[in-house]
Amino acid sequence: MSISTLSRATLKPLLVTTMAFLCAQVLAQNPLDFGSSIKTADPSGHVWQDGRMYLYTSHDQECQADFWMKDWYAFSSTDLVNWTDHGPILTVDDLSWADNYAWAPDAAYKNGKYYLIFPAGTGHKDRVNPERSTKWMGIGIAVSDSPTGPFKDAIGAPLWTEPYANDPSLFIDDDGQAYLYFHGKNADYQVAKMADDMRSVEGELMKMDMGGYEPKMEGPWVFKRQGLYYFTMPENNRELAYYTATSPTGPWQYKGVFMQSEGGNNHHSIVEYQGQWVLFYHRWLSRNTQCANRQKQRHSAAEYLYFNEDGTIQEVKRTEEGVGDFMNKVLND
Ligand code: FUB
Repeated sequence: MSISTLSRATLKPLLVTTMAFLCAQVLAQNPLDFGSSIKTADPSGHVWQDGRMYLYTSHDQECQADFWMKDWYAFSSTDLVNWTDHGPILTVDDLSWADNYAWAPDAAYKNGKYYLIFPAGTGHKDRVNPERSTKWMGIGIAVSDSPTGPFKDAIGAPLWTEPYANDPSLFIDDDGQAYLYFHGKNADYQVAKMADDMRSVEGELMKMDMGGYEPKMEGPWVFKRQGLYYFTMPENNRELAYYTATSPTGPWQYKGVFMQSEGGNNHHSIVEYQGQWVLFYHRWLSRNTQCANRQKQRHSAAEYLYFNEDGTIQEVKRTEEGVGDFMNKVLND
Protein backbone atom coordinates (compact mmCIF):
# COMPACT_ATOMS: atom_id res chain seq x y z
CA MET A 1 0.00 0.00 0.00
CA SER A 2 1.41 3.45 -0.95
CA ILE A 3 1.38 6.27 1.53
CA SER A 4 -1.23 8.08 -0.54
CA THR A 5 -3.64 5.20 -0.07
CA LEU A 6 -3.29 5.22 3.73
CA SER A 7 -6.49 6.43 5.31
CA ARG A 8 -6.51 9.36 7.74
CA ALA A 9 -7.49 6.92 10.49
CA THR A 10 -4.35 4.89 9.81
CA LEU A 11 -2.07 7.92 9.56
CA LYS A 12 -3.11 9.69 12.76
CA PRO A 13 -1.88 7.08 15.25
CA LEU A 14 1.28 6.71 13.19
CA LEU A 15 1.94 10.46 13.38
CA VAL A 16 1.20 10.58 17.09
CA THR A 17 3.60 7.71 17.71
CA THR A 18 6.27 9.32 15.54
CA MET A 19 5.89 12.69 17.29
CA ALA A 20 6.04 11.04 20.70
CA PHE A 21 9.18 9.20 19.64
CA LEU A 22 10.80 12.38 18.29
CA CYS A 23 9.88 14.35 21.44
CA ALA A 24 11.37 11.63 23.62
CA GLN A 25 14.56 11.82 21.54
CA VAL A 26 14.75 15.59 21.89
CA LEU A 27 13.97 15.52 25.59
CA ALA A 28 16.11 12.53 26.51
CA GLN A 29 18.68 13.96 28.87
CA ASN A 30 19.87 10.99 30.87
CA PRO A 31 22.69 10.52 31.26
CA LEU A 32 23.52 14.23 31.21
CA ASP A 33 25.21 15.56 28.10
CA PHE A 34 28.46 17.26 29.06
CA GLY A 35 29.45 17.75 25.43
CA SER A 36 32.04 14.98 25.24
CA SER A 37 32.43 11.29 25.97
CA ILE A 38 33.58 11.98 29.54
CA LYS A 39 32.11 9.64 32.18
CA THR A 40 31.39 11.09 35.59
CA ALA A 41 30.11 9.87 38.94
CA ASP A 42 29.11 11.21 42.36
CA PRO A 43 27.52 14.51 41.23
CA SER A 44 27.13 17.25 43.86
CA GLY A 45 24.84 20.08 42.76
CA HIS A 46 25.10 23.68 43.98
CA VAL A 47 23.57 26.98 42.90
CA TRP A 48 25.88 29.90 43.59
CA GLN A 49 25.37 33.68 43.48
CA ASP A 50 25.51 33.87 39.67
CA GLY A 51 22.35 31.77 39.43
CA ARG A 52 23.96 28.90 37.50
CA MET A 53 23.71 25.27 38.54
CA TYR A 54 27.16 23.82 39.22
CA LEU A 55 27.87 20.09 39.36
CA TYR A 56 31.05 18.84 41.00
CA THR A 57 31.85 15.26 40.03
CA SER A 58 34.42 12.54 40.17
CA HIS A 59 35.66 11.07 36.87
CA ASP A 60 35.53 7.48 35.64
CA GLN A 61 38.42 7.34 33.20
CA GLU A 62 38.17 4.95 30.27
CA CYS A 63 39.00 1.42 31.42
CA GLN A 64 40.03 2.51 34.92
CA ALA A 65 40.68 -0.31 37.36
CA ASP A 66 38.89 -0.75 40.69
CA PHE A 67 37.92 2.89 41.34
CA TRP A 68 41.44 4.18 40.73
CA MET A 69 40.38 7.73 39.95
CA LYS A 70 42.61 10.71 39.38
CA ASP A 71 40.76 14.02 39.05
CA TRP A 72 37.64 16.05 39.76
CA TYR A 73 35.44 18.04 37.36
CA ALA A 74 32.95 20.90 37.46
CA PHE A 75 30.15 21.53 34.97
CA SER A 76 27.65 24.37 34.91
CA SER A 77 24.33 25.10 33.24
CA THR A 78 21.35 27.43 33.35
CA ASP A 79 18.83 25.00 31.83
CA LEU A 80 20.16 21.61 33.04
CA VAL A 81 20.36 20.53 29.39
CA ASN A 82 23.30 22.48 27.98
CA TRP A 83 26.35 22.11 30.19
CA THR A 84 29.76 23.79 30.15
CA ASP A 85 32.73 21.62 31.10
CA HIS A 86 35.16 23.46 33.41
CA GLY A 87 37.34 20.52 34.34
CA PRO A 88 39.53 19.14 35.53
CA ILE A 89 39.45 21.51 38.50
CA LEU A 90 41.88 19.51 40.69
CA THR A 91 43.88 16.30 40.21
CA VAL A 92 45.74 14.00 42.58
CA ASP A 93 48.95 15.27 40.94
CA ASP A 94 48.25 18.60 42.70
CA LEU A 95 48.35 16.86 46.10
CA SER A 96 51.48 16.03 48.10
CA TRP A 97 49.71 13.47 50.28
CA ALA A 98 47.66 11.29 47.90
CA ASP A 99 48.09 9.76 44.47
CA ASN A 100 44.79 7.97 43.88
CA TYR A 101 41.14 7.52 44.83
CA ALA A 102 39.86 10.91 43.63
CA TRP A 103 36.39 9.94 44.81
CA ALA A 104 33.17 11.81 45.51
CA PRO A 105 33.72 15.56 45.96
CA ASP A 106 31.50 18.31 47.32
CA ALA A 107 31.74 22.11 47.32
CA ALA A 108 30.75 25.08 49.46
CA TYR A 109 30.86 28.88 49.33
CA LYS A 110 31.86 30.73 52.48
CA ASN A 111 33.49 34.06 53.35
CA GLY A 112 33.86 34.97 49.66
CA LYS A 113 35.73 31.76 48.69
CA TYR A 114 34.73 28.52 47.02
CA TYR A 115 35.80 25.27 48.68
CA LEU A 116 36.15 21.84 47.14
CA ILE A 117 36.14 19.04 49.69
CA PHE A 118 37.28 15.68 48.44
CA PRO A 119 38.43 12.20 49.47
CA ALA A 120 41.78 10.94 48.17
CA GLY A 121 44.25 8.30 49.19
CA THR A 122 47.17 6.00 48.57
CA GLY A 123 47.97 2.30 48.63
CA HIS A 124 46.18 -0.68 47.21
CA LYS A 125 43.02 -2.56 48.17
CA ASP A 126 43.55 -6.31 48.04
CA ARG A 127 40.05 -7.67 47.49
CA VAL A 128 41.20 -11.30 47.67
CA ASN A 129 43.35 -11.00 50.79
CA PRO A 130 41.99 -7.92 52.61
CA GLU A 131 44.63 -8.31 55.34
CA ARG A 132 47.23 -7.40 52.72
CA SER A 133 45.49 -4.14 51.78
CA THR A 134 47.49 -0.96 52.19
CA LYS A 135 44.75 1.39 51.03
CA TRP A 136 44.26 4.56 53.04
CA MET A 137 41.86 7.43 52.41
CA GLY A 138 41.46 10.86 53.97
CA ILE A 139 39.65 14.11 53.26
CA GLY A 140 41.24 17.20 51.74
CA ILE A 141 40.03 20.75 51.25
CA ALA A 142 40.93 23.02 48.36
CA VAL A 143 40.09 26.69 47.81
CA SER A 144 39.50 29.01 44.88
CA ASP A 145 38.19 32.49 44.12
CA SER A 146 36.08 30.97 41.35
CA PRO A 147 33.41 28.23 41.49
CA THR A 148 35.21 26.49 38.63
CA GLY A 149 38.71 26.69 40.06
CA PRO A 150 41.47 26.08 39.57
CA PHE A 151 41.35 24.84 43.17
CA LYS A 152 44.47 24.78 45.35
CA ASP A 153 44.98 22.41 48.26
CA ALA A 154 44.24 24.77 51.20
CA ILE A 155 46.41 23.08 53.83
CA GLY A 156 48.75 20.73 51.93
CA ALA A 157 47.55 17.76 53.97
CA PRO A 158 44.36 15.85 54.75
CA LEU A 159 42.11 17.33 57.44
CA TRP A 160 43.16 14.34 59.58
CA THR A 161 44.95 11.07 58.87
CA GLU A 162 43.26 8.72 61.31
CA PRO A 163 40.59 7.44 61.38
CA TYR A 164 39.75 6.45 57.79
CA ALA A 165 37.37 8.89 56.12
CA ASN A 166 35.67 9.03 52.74
CA ASP A 167 32.83 10.70 50.84
CA PRO A 168 32.74 14.15 52.46
CA SER A 169 29.77 16.45 52.09
CA LEU A 170 29.47 20.03 53.34
CA PHE A 171 26.29 21.69 54.57
CA ILE A 172 26.27 25.34 55.60
CA ASP A 173 23.43 26.24 57.91
CA ASP A 174 21.56 29.56 57.91
CA ASP A 175 23.85 30.89 60.68
CA GLY A 176 26.94 30.28 58.47
CA GLN A 177 28.23 27.25 60.40
CA ALA A 178 29.64 24.61 58.05
CA TYR A 179 29.13 20.94 58.91
CA LEU A 180 31.22 18.19 57.35
CA TYR A 181 29.48 14.82 56.96
CA PHE A 182 31.46 11.79 55.91
CA HIS A 183 31.61 8.03 55.86
CA GLY A 184 34.04 7.08 58.61
CA LYS A 185 35.51 4.06 60.27
CA ASN A 186 33.29 0.96 60.10
CA ALA A 187 31.30 2.84 57.43
CA ASP A 188 29.47 4.81 60.11
CA TYR A 189 28.13 8.23 59.27
CA GLN A 190 29.91 10.97 61.16
CA VAL A 191 29.78 14.76 61.36
CA ALA A 192 32.23 17.47 62.42
CA LYS A 193 31.94 21.24 62.65
CA MET A 194 34.27 23.10 60.30
CA ALA A 195 36.31 26.01 61.67
CA ASP A 196 35.27 29.39 60.31
CA ASP A 197 38.29 29.51 57.94
CA MET A 198 37.36 26.04 56.59
CA ARG A 199 40.90 24.76 57.10
CA SER A 200 40.29 22.40 60.00
CA VAL A 201 37.54 20.73 61.98
CA GLU A 202 36.51 22.08 65.36
CA GLY A 203 36.03 19.62 68.20
CA GLU A 204 35.36 15.92 67.89
CA LEU A 205 34.36 13.82 64.92
CA MET A 206 30.91 12.68 66.02
CA LYS A 207 29.20 9.43 65.09
CA MET A 208 25.60 10.47 64.62
CA ASP A 209 22.55 9.00 66.32
CA MET A 210 20.68 7.39 63.39
CA GLY A 211 17.64 6.51 65.50
CA GLY A 212 18.43 2.82 65.71
CA TYR A 213 18.52 2.14 61.96
CA GLU A 214 21.87 2.55 60.28
CA PRO A 215 22.68 0.76 57.09
CA LYS A 216 26.39 1.33 56.53
CA MET A 217 27.94 2.94 53.57
CA GLU A 218 28.99 6.01 51.61
CA GLY A 219 27.66 9.20 50.02
CA PRO A 220 25.91 11.34 52.70
CA TRP A 221 24.08 14.48 51.52
CA VAL A 222 22.33 16.95 53.83
CA PHE A 223 19.93 19.74 52.95
CA LYS A 224 17.37 21.86 54.75
CA ARG A 225 13.81 22.52 53.62
CA GLN A 226 11.17 24.46 55.51
CA GLY A 227 13.21 24.30 58.72
CA LEU A 228 13.66 20.51 58.57
CA TYR A 229 17.06 18.87 58.00
CA TYR A 230 17.27 15.92 55.60
CA PHE A 231 20.11 13.41 55.81
CA THR A 232 20.12 11.36 52.60
CA MET A 233 22.36 8.43 51.71
CA PRO A 234 22.69 5.30 49.56
CA GLU A 235 21.55 2.49 51.83
CA ASN A 236 24.14 -0.29 51.59
CA ASN A 237 25.54 1.79 48.69
CA ARG A 238 22.47 1.08 46.52
CA GLU A 239 18.99 2.43 47.42
CA LEU A 240 18.72 6.14 48.12
CA ALA A 241 17.16 6.61 51.54
CA TYR A 242 16.63 9.46 53.97
CA TYR A 243 16.25 10.57 57.54
CA THR A 244 14.99 13.87 59.00
CA ALA A 245 15.89 15.85 62.12
CA THR A 246 15.35 19.25 63.69
CA SER A 247 19.12 19.75 64.08
CA PRO A 248 21.94 19.34 61.52
CA THR A 249 23.66 16.79 63.76
CA GLY A 250 20.59 14.66 64.51
CA PRO A 251 19.29 12.61 66.19
CA TRP A 252 17.97 11.38 62.85
CA GLN A 253 14.73 9.55 62.22
CA TYR A 254 14.69 7.07 59.35
CA LYS A 255 12.03 7.81 56.71
CA GLY A 256 12.62 5.23 53.99
CA VAL A 257 13.88 4.68 50.47
CA PHE A 258 13.11 7.18 47.68
CA MET A 259 15.06 5.61 44.79
CA GLN A 260 15.47 1.88 44.30
CA SER A 261 18.74 0.18 43.40
CA GLU A 262 19.58 -0.75 39.82
CA GLY A 263 22.69 -2.67 40.90
CA GLY A 264 26.05 -1.01 41.40
CA ASN A 265 26.67 1.86 43.77
CA ASN A 266 24.71 5.08 43.63
CA HIS A 267 25.74 8.53 44.84
CA HIS A 268 23.56 11.60 44.71
CA SER A 269 22.80 15.18 45.69
CA ILE A 270 19.52 17.08 46.05
CA VAL A 271 19.22 20.78 45.28
CA GLU A 272 16.48 23.31 44.57
CA TYR A 273 16.89 25.25 41.32
CA GLN A 274 14.45 27.87 40.12
CA GLY A 275 11.71 26.46 42.35
CA GLN A 276 12.20 22.81 41.24
CA TRP A 277 13.89 20.20 43.41
CA VAL A 278 16.34 18.10 41.43
CA LEU A 279 18.05 14.81 42.26
CA PHE A 280 21.46 14.27 40.67
CA TYR A 281 22.79 10.70 40.78
CA HIS A 282 24.83 8.36 38.64
CA ARG A 283 23.92 5.38 36.46
CA TRP A 284 26.02 2.44 35.38
CA LEU A 285 26.53 2.26 31.63
CA SER A 286 27.07 -0.91 29.65
CA ARG A 287 30.47 -2.53 29.70
CA ASN A 288 33.14 -0.94 27.55
CA THR A 289 34.20 -3.78 25.28
CA GLN A 290 37.37 -1.88 24.34
CA CYS A 291 38.68 -2.32 27.89
CA ALA A 292 40.71 -5.36 28.79
CA ASN A 293 38.75 -5.62 32.03
CA ARG A 294 35.44 -4.77 30.26
CA GLN A 295 34.85 -2.39 33.12
CA LYS A 296 31.42 -0.80 33.47
CA GLN A 297 31.51 2.95 33.82
CA ARG A 298 29.20 5.48 35.37
CA HIS A 299 27.74 8.78 34.26
CA SER A 300 25.71 11.52 35.95
CA ALA A 301 21.95 11.80 35.51
CA ALA A 302 19.14 13.94 36.95
CA GLU A 303 15.45 13.59 37.86
CA TYR A 304 12.84 15.85 39.42
CA LEU A 305 12.21 15.22 43.09
CA TYR A 306 8.90 16.00 44.77
CA PHE A 307 7.82 16.37 48.38
CA ASN A 308 4.47 15.48 49.89
CA GLU A 309 2.58 18.03 51.97
CA ASP A 310 4.01 16.51 55.16
CA GLY A 311 7.61 16.92 53.93
CA THR A 312 8.16 13.28 53.03
CA ILE A 313 9.96 12.58 49.74
CA GLN A 314 8.08 10.90 46.90
CA GLU A 315 9.66 7.91 45.19
CA VAL A 316 11.88 8.90 42.26
CA LYS A 317 12.03 6.66 39.18
CA ARG A 318 14.94 6.62 36.75
CA THR A 319 13.87 8.03 33.39
CA GLU A 320 15.42 8.63 29.98
CA GLU A 321 13.97 12.15 29.84
CA GLY A 322 15.32 13.27 33.20
CA VAL A 323 15.07 17.04 33.45
CA GLY A 324 15.20 17.62 29.67
CA ASP A 325 12.10 19.86 29.82
CA PHE A 326 13.46 21.95 32.70
CA MET A 327 12.98 25.36 31.06
CA ASN A 328 9.40 24.54 30.00
CA LYS A 329 8.65 23.35 33.47
CA VAL A 330 10.07 26.46 35.12
CA LEU A 331 8.15 28.73 32.74
CA ASN A 332 4.87 26.85 33.08
CA ASP A 333 4.74 25.91 36.76
O1 FUB B 1 33.24 7.12 42.83
C1 FUB B 1 34.01 6.47 43.82
C2 FUB B 1 33.16 6.01 44.95
O2 FUB B 1 32.10 5.17 44.48
C3 FUB B 1 32.43 7.11 45.69
O3 FUB B 1 33.22 7.83 46.55
C4 FUB B 1 31.35 6.31 46.33
O4 FUB B 1 30.33 7.09 46.88
C5 FUB B 1 30.89 5.46 45.17
O5 FUB B 1 30.07 6.21 44.31
